[in-house]
Amino acid sequence: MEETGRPLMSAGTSYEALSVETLPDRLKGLAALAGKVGADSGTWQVQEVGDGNLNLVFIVIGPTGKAVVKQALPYVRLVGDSWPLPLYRAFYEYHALTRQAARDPGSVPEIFHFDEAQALIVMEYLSPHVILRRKLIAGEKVDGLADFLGRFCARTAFRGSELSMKSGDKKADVGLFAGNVDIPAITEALVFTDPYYSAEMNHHTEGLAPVVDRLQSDVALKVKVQQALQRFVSNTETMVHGDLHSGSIMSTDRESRVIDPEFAQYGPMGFDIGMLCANFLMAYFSQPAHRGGELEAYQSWILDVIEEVCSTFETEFRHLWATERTGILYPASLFEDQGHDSTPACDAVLSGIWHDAWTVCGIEMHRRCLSLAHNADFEDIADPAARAPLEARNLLMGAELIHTAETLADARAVCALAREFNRKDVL
Ligand code: SR1
Ligand code: MG
Repeated sequence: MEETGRPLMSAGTSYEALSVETLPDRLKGLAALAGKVGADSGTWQVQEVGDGNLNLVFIVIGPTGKAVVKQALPYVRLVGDSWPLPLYRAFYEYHALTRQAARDPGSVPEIFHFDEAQALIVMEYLSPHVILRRKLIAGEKVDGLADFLGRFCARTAFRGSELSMKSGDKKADVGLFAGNVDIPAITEALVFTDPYYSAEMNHHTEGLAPVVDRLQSDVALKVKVQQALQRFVSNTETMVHGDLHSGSIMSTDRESRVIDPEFAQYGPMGFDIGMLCANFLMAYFSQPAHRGGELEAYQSWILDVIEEVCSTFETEFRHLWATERTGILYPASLFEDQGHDSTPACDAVLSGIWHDAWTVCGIEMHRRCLSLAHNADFEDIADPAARAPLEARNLLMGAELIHTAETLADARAVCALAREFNRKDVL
């Protein structure tokens, strides 16, 4: 380890990116992989299926099973080797997955092997799961989705904080994840900063310029976004997934898992649920270009999911507050043991979480249309003339959320706002 606590990925290690051709020979000695797919690497079929912005993802199919091999590249895949990116992100992804598995059992893929030098994780192949974003674009519903996601966000938020953890353990973990510098820096720039000025990598759909100008000249908005960034970089409340969008969730029609936590860091408890809700709202606003007759019903289902994710989060968080409050924060010795109800304290903590969540939600709605790494919900709309008005609704609702985050009643109010913006002809 370096002094920073960051894992050492230095000269002397022999990192080499895998390819479909080299994988069987290079990984044939790996018992964890051979145990899953079969020992004879000559029979393995390998496909590279990575469609994200950063990594290689291989599916290895053998006579006895399938497994996923995920390997970090030393640069941003989306951009190329002109943007180097440390391999150590695989180390944080591995540690984040183990913590998420402990804090919400069954919520993430099982890990079979981690190789730090090769920045490589061998993990469970999820089948017949597909990326949730693709299902939302295709108009498919997922049973139990909101319950699963609301519980995941509440459990990881609560159990990764000093509400639950021993203070020393929490500080040690904050120290460990503090080494993940370059990956959160992407979020600090692409999510919180670039959308609000003409950053080099920004691009937006033709026709959106009046809306973009309006957002970028709104000083009060920029102040609120910078305040949110300040909380994101300096508030280490819990270990956040850090990139919890619908491309980081895989679902069947009744079962879901969260994947891809390489952006994990200790940050505000409202961050993940805010980003998640933004991605459902973008799915909602993009639907008119993807659906025919079932448009209204499907859009309503998406809003129901948002409301239920948030109500499940609240219920689960309050349940954990009542049953697992074992950390230094709001101890029973100060409340229940004195005959004092701690509900007002829980209300206050939740109120802070929702303030952060709705602000992050608005910011994520902005960045996916304005800076690098747009999302397929809008990008798959081939005709810019059809895309721009839908993105404009999304952008203006994002601004409204950021401005009103502190006073928004609840997710129902947010969904009412979405219905209102969905009727607006903004352009
Ligand atoms: C350069 S990375 C761009 C985006 O891809 C990741 O999935 C994160 O969302 C990041 O912001
Ligand atoms: Mg990702």
